[in-house]
Amino acid sequence: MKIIALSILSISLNSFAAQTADKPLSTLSTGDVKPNVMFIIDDSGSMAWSHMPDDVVNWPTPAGRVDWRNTVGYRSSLCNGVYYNPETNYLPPKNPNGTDRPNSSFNAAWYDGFSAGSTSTHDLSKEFFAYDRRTGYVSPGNWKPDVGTPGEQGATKVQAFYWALKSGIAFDKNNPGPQCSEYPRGSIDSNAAASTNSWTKVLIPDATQTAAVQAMQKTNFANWFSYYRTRILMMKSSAGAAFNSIGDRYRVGFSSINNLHSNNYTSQKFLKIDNYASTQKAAWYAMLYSTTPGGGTPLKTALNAVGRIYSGQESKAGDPMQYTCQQNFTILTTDGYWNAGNNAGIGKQDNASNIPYPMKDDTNKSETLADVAMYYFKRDIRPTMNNNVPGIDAFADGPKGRQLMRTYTLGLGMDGQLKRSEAQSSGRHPNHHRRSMACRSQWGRRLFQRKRSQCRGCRAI
Ligand SMILES: [Ca+2]
Ligand SMILES: [Ca+2]
Repeated sequence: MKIIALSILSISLNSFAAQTADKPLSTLSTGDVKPNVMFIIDDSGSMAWSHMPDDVVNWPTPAGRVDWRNTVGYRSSLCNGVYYNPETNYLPPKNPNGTDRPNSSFNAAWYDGFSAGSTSTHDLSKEFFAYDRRTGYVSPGNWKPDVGTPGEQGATKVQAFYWALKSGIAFDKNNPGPQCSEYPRGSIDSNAAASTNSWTKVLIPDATQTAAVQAMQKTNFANWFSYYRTRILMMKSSAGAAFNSIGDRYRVGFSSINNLHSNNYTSQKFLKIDNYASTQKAAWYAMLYSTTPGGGTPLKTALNAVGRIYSGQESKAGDPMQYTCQQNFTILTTDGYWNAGNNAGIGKQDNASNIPYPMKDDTNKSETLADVAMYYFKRDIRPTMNNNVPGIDAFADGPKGRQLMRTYTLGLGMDGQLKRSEAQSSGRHPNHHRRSMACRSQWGRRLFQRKRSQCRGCRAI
């Protein structure tokens, strides 16, 4: 996740740099037009979970599916994308001024490394747990094993550990179910050494290593526990790192999907886009690091709200556009598909014959997230402003140089329909990859999994 976040922001910032470099140098000193960037965080309830994707647990319940909370699966990063990965160096998060937050302590690791004033800590030499009531998608009828007291979050507490594949055993990533469903004799959570057909349990610290290595292992595990153990912790740490190196050459704002959905533009819940100098940066980090998961996933209405803000149609949120040639970007983060807020009123926006693949929606579904993004991309969102935005070509019915919103998305744990791995593994023709991606890019059909003859419509691409 961290790598993805950093790389996507890097792409965005590189494009900013390329655009500003096109302008005459004489205008850069005082009249530089800064790009607007609105960051939207997914603050839905599932962001509190310590597993990814959702299928790691038995929800929703497919027939015959094993709940990996009771097996090795929840406790290995190969099966659970959020779990501790010994190959990852878990850096402490950034402060807005560029300094690092303190490392977490193995013997007193914060339950939530971002919770100001929290005294809730755990001695990971004996009080570690893979998940608890809050992080394991636990509802009253779904909780297992429920062996602790509510004050201890209901989890079995043991020495820190992870499961590693035995030497010579390969992980079948295309069919992870059998291996991730393995479990040892006795309890999955115990301090005893244990193994299964594929896996060996590795304790932290590893007593066979030198003292120096053990110290590094403990710090790395403690940092993961306090700063990366759940989806929201991981998002805070990675977004905080990605937005640390940019400064007041940009104008940056902060919002969350549920507050945008509710039109909650109070100063505690919404940060207007402004120069990303020290004051704005401090406010941005304070809001990011204090985000609390809860509620649904109204992605479409959230993105629509930011589109309306850029269009000058949300008076309570202010108007971030200062110049007719200003560029507008939105970075939307999410851990899943929308499940609320299906009333954006956008309709069908991405089926016209002059919209190319992969943006074109052959199924012509109405009011998808892509329709919302396309609505604010293809049209002139400020009809009263002259169309002089540099680098904006005519597109669909939109004129060259029009004001628009560009949308970037950061998805946690979603496969979607554009799986590069599947597209690459299924053919030999040198152009097969491009063709198959084009087939799959016809939203909603999953043509790639059907007969190739059904894909003839995009053979010519
Ligand atoms: Ca559509
Ligand atoms: Ca215009």
